[in-house]
Amino acid sequence: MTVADDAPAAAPDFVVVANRLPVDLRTDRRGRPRVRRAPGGLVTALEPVLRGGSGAWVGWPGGVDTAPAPFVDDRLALHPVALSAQEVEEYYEGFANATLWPLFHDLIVTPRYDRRWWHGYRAVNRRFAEETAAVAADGATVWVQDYQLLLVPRMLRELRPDLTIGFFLHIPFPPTELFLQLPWRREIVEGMLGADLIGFQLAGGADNFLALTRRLLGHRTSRAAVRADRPGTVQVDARTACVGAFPISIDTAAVDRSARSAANRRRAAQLRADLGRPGTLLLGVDRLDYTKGIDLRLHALEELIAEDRIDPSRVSLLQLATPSREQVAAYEHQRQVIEQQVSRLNGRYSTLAHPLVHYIHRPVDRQTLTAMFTAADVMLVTPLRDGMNLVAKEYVACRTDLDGALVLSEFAGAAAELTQAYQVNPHDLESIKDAIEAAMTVDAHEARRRMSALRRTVAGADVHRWARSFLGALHAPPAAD
Ligand code: ADQ
Repeated sequence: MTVADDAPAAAPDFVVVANRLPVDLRTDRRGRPRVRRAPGGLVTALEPVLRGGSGAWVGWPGGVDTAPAPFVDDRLALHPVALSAQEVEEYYEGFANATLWPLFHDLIVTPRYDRRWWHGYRAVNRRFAEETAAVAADGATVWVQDYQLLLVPRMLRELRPDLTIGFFLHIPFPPTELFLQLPWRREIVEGMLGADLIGFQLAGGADNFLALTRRLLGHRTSRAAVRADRPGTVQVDARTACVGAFPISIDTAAVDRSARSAANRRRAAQLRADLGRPGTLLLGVDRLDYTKGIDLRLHALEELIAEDRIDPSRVSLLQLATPSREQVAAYEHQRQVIEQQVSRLNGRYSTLAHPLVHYIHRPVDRQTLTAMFTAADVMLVTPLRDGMNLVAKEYVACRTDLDGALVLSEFAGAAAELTQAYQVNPHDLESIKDAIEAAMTVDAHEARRRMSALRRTVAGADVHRWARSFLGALHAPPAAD
């Protein structure tokens, strides 16, 4: 569609606010801006709510200095927030991805505390809040997403006290001792507390947040630890904010359906043939991020081969690493590390007929990804820290024949639910090596037993349930302690 071809009708009674709009912005051959809906997990989850009444989405369309006017696409009103080059640098690459991201992922790299970035972050959060305040209907529900927008709930409440405001953090929330490093810690926590419900992936993150509000702000909180079915509360002046755990998931039925299709079966078989029919196909699918532990699994593979526990002529590793945050220095460094490891492994062990590691540094489409999940014998998910990790759940949802094995880091949120995976401590290389070896040599009966259990878990808790349970809790009155 072309931009701005019809204006939003009634003011929306449900508004999602996220760093990115669910669109790709492109220019056509005549230089006119074009948008294409880019459905991700969040859009799919919220589709029924967004379409049920009148829905809107506020977010950055990507790019610099260019944002189309608000427009309606398939009954969803999209409200672009434009960012200048300087704002992208300070708010997005700087404060969000070089301060908050490493701080919230347990300091895997050292966060940088830069006042200029902080000012940029605050200014952009204000712009998001103002845009949202301008579009939401009287008494609307607003759902703010993730670490890029931690200040928005409070800013929005000050502008529009009539709104019901939810906030969900997709990444881990760190323990108090780490969080307290942040020079702007009070503003950040007060910003989040502007929401009526603050949601985390795991109960541990919710408990960290409650402990922090007590220690830093002296707020009264519920005493009991948060459980999935029992949110905690924080007393913020006369208001009670709820704090809960809502583990995100995938559209399990849709993934299962596309994995079962005959076309996908053909693609998966073709993929194995193209790879030279390896005895075992290992797979890694990640954004190229230092939290994901891509380097750790390559290291584990190298040692397993050196110790003669894996025969390199019978194994292939297919590693996708989508380019991500390439302007941030730590990402460039991680890329160099990984690419050196891949070259070393291939230099040492590949033959002309059989490359050991297939490394793809670009995004691939959903169809291809589904075929890869279907074709792989062992899925490697080894992050040092991850809020949830949807790749682990997508792999399980694709194993409709109950085969395949999942190696999963204990430090991924998904490990709390996917207890039948081969779980590893990613800080312990021997544990990764042992798990890969066990997953490669498991007998068919045991593999099916584990995969059946994993599939029951992923089938029972999909992304629709996640959205329903968050929005249900947002509209439920806080329970007494
Ligand atoms: P991410 O850190 O991006 O998400 P993840 O949950 O694994 O991590 O989601 C990545 C998504 O991108 C998956 O749907 C995956 O299939 C897709 N993807 C990855 N590599 C790809 C490639 N090369 N080509 C195409 N698609 C690719 C953040 C948090 C997570 C949390 C999610 C959702 O860091 O912990 O699970 O949000 O809350």
